[in-house]
Amino acid sequence: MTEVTREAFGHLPQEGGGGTVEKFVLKSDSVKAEVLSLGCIVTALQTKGRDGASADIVLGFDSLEGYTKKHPYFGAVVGRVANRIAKGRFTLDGQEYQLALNNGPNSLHGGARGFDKVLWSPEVVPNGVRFFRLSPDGEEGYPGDLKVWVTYTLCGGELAINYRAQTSKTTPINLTNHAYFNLAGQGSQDIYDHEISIEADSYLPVDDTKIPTGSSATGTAQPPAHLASCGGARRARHPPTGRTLEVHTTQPGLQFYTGNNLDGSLRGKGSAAYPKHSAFCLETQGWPDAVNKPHFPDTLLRPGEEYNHTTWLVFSAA
Ligand SMILES: *[C@@H]1O[C@H](CO)[C@@H](O)[C@H](O)[C@H]1NC(C)=O
Ligand SMILES: CC(=O)N[C@H]1CO[C@H](CO)[C@@H](O)[C@@H]1O
Repeated sequence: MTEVTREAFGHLPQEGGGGTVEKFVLKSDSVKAEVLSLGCIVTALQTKGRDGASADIVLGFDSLEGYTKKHPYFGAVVGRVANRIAKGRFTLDGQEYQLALNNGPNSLHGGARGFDKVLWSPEVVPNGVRFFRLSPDGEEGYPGDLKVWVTYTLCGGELAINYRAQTSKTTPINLTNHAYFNLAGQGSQDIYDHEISIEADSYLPVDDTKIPTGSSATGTAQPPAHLASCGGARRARHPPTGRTLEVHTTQPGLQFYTGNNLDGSLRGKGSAAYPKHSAFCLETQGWPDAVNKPHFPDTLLRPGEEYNHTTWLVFSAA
């Protein structure tokens, strides 16, 4: 049985539209997860090691203020389209769309004010919480009114994240959660003592601006490369504590990121500094820039269809 409680976490500044941010705490016998109604952000994830000791294994902040300033998407749901769209531009049904550019020449993670920066409407459900929001037609340049539901449910050591969406006009969509993990506990200085295994069918080489070149490759991936994982297992383990994370997903791709852009300048939970390589992300998603690569799996959602993806994070100690 999972216990779900809610409390006020803070108030958003008036200039950003204001509003109360709530925190939901999901607690099973082995895992405790904390999630905000701002950006569906996972602020804390306590899991047990071999010796039964709990540690918080995600990077984040102690208070709302940290999440309202610039930060690298700690724990947030990113959308409408996670990852980069080259030049923020695409053509659908003969019409050209220009998105907000917020990453050099490209659009990254939904644009200037993506799903990570907005308030969602929460509802407690059995074993978890569901967040809803209507992303209006034209938001950040994307077509169509998009209804989106993100549901977190916890059962024992398994945290499921389900993403659902419906649109009024054809739109690209691919949603993911951007949690930064360190299985030794957040605030640990690096992830060099972790073991990671990803059994992918192929990987996607990228150019200097981290846009896939359009080919896919097999063999050994040279960083930076986006991993396209279909069916295989993804597992991260921290041998000193035994803490293990396995990721399962209905999505066709996975991006493994090792926190290369963390630079120690942010003050995180408990005043921890987060230097380069102090965390990793396993972002399940469609393939990057799919909207401009006709031979990549399609990331379009059309009126009458339903987007419905689930990612399971399974925590254990081994
Ligand atoms: C979403 O898909 C899953 C199968 O992956 C299915 O069990 C579930 O009923 C679907 N949800 C909705 C609301 O259609
Ligand atoms: C609704 C939708 O089109 N979702 C897509 C997300 O991306 C993957 C791969 O790019 C597609 O297979 C999904 O259909």
